Formats: sequence, C-alpha cells, structure tokens
Amino acid sequence: MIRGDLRKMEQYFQKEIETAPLEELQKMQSERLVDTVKRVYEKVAYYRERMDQAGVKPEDMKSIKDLKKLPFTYKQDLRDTYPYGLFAVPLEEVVELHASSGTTGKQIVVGYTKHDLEIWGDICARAIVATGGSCHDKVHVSYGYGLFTGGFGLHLGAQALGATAIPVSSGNTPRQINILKDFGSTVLCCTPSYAQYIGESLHEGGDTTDQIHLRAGIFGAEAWTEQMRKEIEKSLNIKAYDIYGLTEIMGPGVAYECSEQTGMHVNEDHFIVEVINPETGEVLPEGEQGELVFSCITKEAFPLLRYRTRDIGILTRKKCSCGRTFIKMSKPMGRSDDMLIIKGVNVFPSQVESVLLELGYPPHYQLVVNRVGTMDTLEIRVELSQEMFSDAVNVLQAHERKIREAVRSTLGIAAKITLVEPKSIERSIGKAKRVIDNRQK
Ligand code: DLL
Repeated sequence: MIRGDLRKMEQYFQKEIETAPLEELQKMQSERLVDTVKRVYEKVAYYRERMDQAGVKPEDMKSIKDLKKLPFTYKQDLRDTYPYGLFAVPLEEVVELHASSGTTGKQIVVGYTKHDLEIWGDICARAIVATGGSCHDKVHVSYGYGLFTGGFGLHLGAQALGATAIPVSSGNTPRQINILKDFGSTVLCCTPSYAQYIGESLHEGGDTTDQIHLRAGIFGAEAWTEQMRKEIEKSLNIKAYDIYGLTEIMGPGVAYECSEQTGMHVNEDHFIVEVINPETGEVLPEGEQGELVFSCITKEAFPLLRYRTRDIGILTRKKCSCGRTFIKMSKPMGRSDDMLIIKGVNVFPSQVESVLLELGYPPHYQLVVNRVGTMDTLEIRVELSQEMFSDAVNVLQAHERKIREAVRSTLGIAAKITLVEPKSIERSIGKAKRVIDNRQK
C-alpha cells in the first residue's frame, strides 16, 4: 500500500497485512525466519557460536515450527556483547542508536538501519490508526526523546501516517497542558502514569477537558491496570489504548491495541512471539500464562532471536472484532523482574494498583519491602485524595483497615498500610517507580 493513502486507511494502516489469513501470515513468517537465521549465523559471531553449541545449523530451519530448536537470547547476552557485538550490519549502515538502562544493570545498545526505521514507523502508524487515527491527527508525543525509544518511535509512526507529530517529550507539565490546549493535540502518547498526572494537573489548574481536543491516548512502557485505564479515560475524556514494546526488539509498537481494547495485536509480520514456562523454557500452548519471547524476522541491524523478555502474558488467536488476524497478547501484568517475592508469595505492583483503584483510592502508591531478621515485610504507602484526607484518627484508621483487608484477601499476605498526604508521592513523567526494595541493599 502507498503510504498515506487515505482511501485505504480508514480502519487499518496496512490492511492486507493486518488482516491476512493465518496460513499466509505463517508462510511469510517461516520465510522471513529462515532468512534471518541464515543472515544472523553468517554475520553475528556470537549467534554462530551459540547455535553451534546448541547443534543447530541454518539448514535445520525450514519453518516457524523449527523455532524451538534455537537457543534463547537473554539480556545478559546483550551486556556481554556491549556495545555492538550483536549488530548484524556494519556500523556504516546503522542510522540511529537507542539504549536502555533498565532498572538494574549496565545499559544495552541497539541500532537501526534506514529500513528498520521505516518498519518502526509503520508499526507505530498501525497503532495510531487502530485508535481511529488518520492524517488529520495531531499526535502529541510526551514520551521521552533521547536514547529511550518511546519518543522517537511514536514520532516516526505519526509521520509515516502523515499525521502531525508534536515532539513535546516528557516533563514540564504546565507546558504540556498549554500545548494540548493551543496546538489542538488529538492523540496523547506517554506513560499511563504520566497521562494520569497530566489529567490531574489539568483539573487542578482550573481547566476542563472542554479546553483540550484529545480523543485518544496511546499509553505503554509500564504495567497499568484496567482500573487505571478507566481513571485516565475519565480524567482526560478520551479512549485510552495500550501499546507494548521493548528496546531490544524495536521499541514501542511491537504490539498495539485496537478498538476492542482487550489486549494487543503483535505485529506478526515482523516479530514472532512465543509464551514459555520461565522455569523450564518449554513452549506453552495458546491461552496459558508464561514469559513472552520474541524473535525479529525483518530487522536488519539488530535482529534478536528468541529474546526472553521477562514479561508475563497470555496469547490468544480468538477472532477479534476489529478484523485483525494478528495474535493478541494480554496486558503484561509486569516483568518477572518486577515481581516481588514477599514471604514466599508472588506480588506484582499492578495487583496492588487494582485493589486501590477498585476501592476508589487515587493511583498513587508505593511498595516498600524490608527484611527484619529473616522475615520480609511489606509496607504499602497510599496517597489519600484531598477529600479523603482527615485529621480524625478514626477516619484514617477506617481507611487503613479497608485497604489492609482488601490487600490480604487479594494478595494473600499481610501488609502494613501507611496513609500519606495528598501530593506526597512523587509523580512520574516517565516510568513510575512503584517499588522500594530495601532487601538487596
Ligand atoms: O518501554 C518501549 C515503549 C515505549 C513501549 C513507549 C511502549 C511505549 P524499554 O524501556 O526497553 O522499552 O522497556 C521495556 O517495559 O519489557 C515491559 O516490561 C514494559 N512495557 C512496555 N510496554 C508495556 C505495556 C519501552 N504496554 C519494558 N504494558 C517491557 C506493560 C510494558 N509493560
């Protein structure tokens, strides 16, 4: 399809691919996988060694069914080959670099050729169109621009679509609001926690959603719950869509949400996704929860094979009302790295978020984990809204009790609830910091 061809773009950006029959899609995936493995084996010494060790040769790869023969790639492999050891093209062909430091450990570097950037633009354009977007949109990008992939990815997407990109980047919230009002932004792209903050600031400044023109938001880069979605939709009077991605694989746009808002379609013409048992590495059938593993099948500069994301999700091929045939992944509930093991119980910060929002508390919270002797303790700091706040001890105690009981019944562990004053938990302009784990110190 010709880029920006509006007639064909009402519902999909690249209809033929986004709605392709499964057999066609899988045939394409098989061909692209075989080519990629061959190329990677030839060009990347590290992969060649790993495949030789595993006893797999490119000739053994005939179709996607052979994917499981390939060894996994781990974040550690990227660190071991820092900075350029996994690049599959000479640096002259690399036109852009991005990096991610993550919450722990040394940063990793990824590269893109011109063609890679085109694909990145296309998949982010698909995400914008899936929200009802077109060249008439003004796409306000408040993800950070820089080594982080968020800003540039959505920027490329807006431009590939022929929409107007507004590269605001993150931070300076009063300025964000002025731009929303004055430039008439129609789509907001940022982390969900920042969207929540922008909404809060808008109302606090005495403005209403009548003064802005937003119709949709494309939020990702961190785990967020359905309750948070409702909260943001109400606060900004928009439809809030999820977008998933990670630096190692491309950045935002690996998967995108459609009008059904029940999970994200993986761009299967560029990435193959598997769900595995994180302990054994066994590939799990559709519908089972496990770790998401991605293989790049069109990337030129940095094509990872079977990359272990540590993100926990579920895949489904159930027919989607939007007509897209790409497999759908559930909202990842968090990285297995974010998962806390407290007194032997697995706890995701997003579970706490669900509990709080369901009870009507604001989405500002922090988990503090300590070890006293050999015992783990969990404290949950919960910010009260102005209306909830009170000087009366019995009112505060009632809040504490309510939250403590809900947490115990959902998470199955006891937590100390500490109520804090309105505005005392730091707001984030990027990925929110929900956990302070003092056990590793
Ligand atoms: O966060 C890329 C991105 C930018 C995605 C903007 C979406 C929007 P990294 O900094 O490498 O890249 O972090 C990747 O963030 O493995 C997930 O754990 C988490 N993540 C990303 N999107 C979502 C999402 C970008 N929609 C890591 N829901 C991933 C939950 C998400 N977690």
